[in-house]
Amino acid sequence: MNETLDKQIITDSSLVKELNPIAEKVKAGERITDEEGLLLFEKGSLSFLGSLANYVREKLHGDTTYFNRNFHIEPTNVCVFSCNFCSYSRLYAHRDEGWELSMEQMMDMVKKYDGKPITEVHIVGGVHPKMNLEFFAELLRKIKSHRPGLHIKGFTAVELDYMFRKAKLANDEGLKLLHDAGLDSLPGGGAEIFHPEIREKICADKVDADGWLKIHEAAHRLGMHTNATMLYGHIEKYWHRIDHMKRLRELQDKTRGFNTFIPLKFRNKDNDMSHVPEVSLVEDMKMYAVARIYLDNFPHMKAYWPMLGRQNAQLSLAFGVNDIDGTIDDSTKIYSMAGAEEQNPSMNTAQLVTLIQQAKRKPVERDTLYNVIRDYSGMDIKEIEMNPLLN
Ligand code: V47
Ligand code: SF4
Repeated sequence: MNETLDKQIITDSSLVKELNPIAEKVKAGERITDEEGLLLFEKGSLSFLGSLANYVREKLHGDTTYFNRNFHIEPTNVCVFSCNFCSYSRLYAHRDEGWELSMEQMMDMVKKYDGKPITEVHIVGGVHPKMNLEFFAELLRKIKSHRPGLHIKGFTAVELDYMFRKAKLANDEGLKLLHDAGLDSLPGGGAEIFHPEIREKICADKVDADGWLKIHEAAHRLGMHTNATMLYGHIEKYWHRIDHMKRLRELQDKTRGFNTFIPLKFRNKDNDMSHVPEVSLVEDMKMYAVARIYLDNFPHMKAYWPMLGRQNAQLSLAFGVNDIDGTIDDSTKIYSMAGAEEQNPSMNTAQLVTLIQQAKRKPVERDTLYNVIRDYSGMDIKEIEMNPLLN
């Protein structure tokens, strides 16, 4: 199989001469430089990038494509910050237009899944001035005491930075407190674009790049795994994307604590950046491919299907992606409010398996930390649909 791929890379008609050495490097398992990453964005054809990213993906994971069974809790969309790309948040003064879930309402959401084979809850929301560290520690304790086996992936570095500063705790103290209360890992949100030239224009008032990275580093030191995102396709240039990934690659060299990189496509409905056009599907696929090639120390690359749409997520499996997130169960509003095609994102196991099989990949259910729960290859879709333990 690798021989065929080799040929494909070398004889691809769109291959520009100066890109050949990059392909050779990648095939030799060598790391590419920032300049080479930039060249890929600027000059790489879709077919060239796809072949190379797919080579890396198959070397790491073969055809395996992961998904999980999860749901989200978004405690509030009231937020002290005003990110210009955000379609979701409401300022505290306008909180009557938003939502603020009580502890009881959030526990009811968890209890709704009693007896259902869900493995992860993803908790992320606005930064509410009155929902503090103790409130969330109590929520974590309550969830764990109700369902000890449920993995809690919660709170972006933006939410954590605010909570810890208010509680006058250092990052490691705050994280230890939440970890002891039941927090298992951190999602990758809040990273946006690290470079100050862009960050100051799109989300000036929240934690900066160093603050975001320090929180993830502290989490890694405590033995927690985390994800990383990048909000792309707005006013940033390619080199800002490389700068962003460079900072992540450097931290990963130090800690090895990141699991997954998730590029998030900017959606422009109903926000202060609505005048900025959204990028094309070709740009999306290039983004995944270059990320897969550049971030050689990240084990996984995720296409978050509620944001990208189902068919585009299928396509991304040929551009370096090996994970499409989970069932979601219509429990998040961040992307639907920003104009994503998926207005009520929800897929059952049979639908996720079908999606992956249609792309001729191997569907594997994972837990949050990529332990295999079940390999669905060869399983009949009808059998999955009929089995209550699998849906
Ligand atoms: O940080 C907000 C993004 C993120 C828009 O770790 C937008 O598994 C596009 O962190 N257009 C939060 N993106 C979501 C997040 C996440 C999502 C899925 C999986 C994981 C994971 C983490 O949502 C924010 C921001 O970058 N976002 N508004 C918008 N208009
Ligand atoms: Fe608040 Fe997050 Fe929206 Fe920024 S992206 S305004 S931090 S909810």
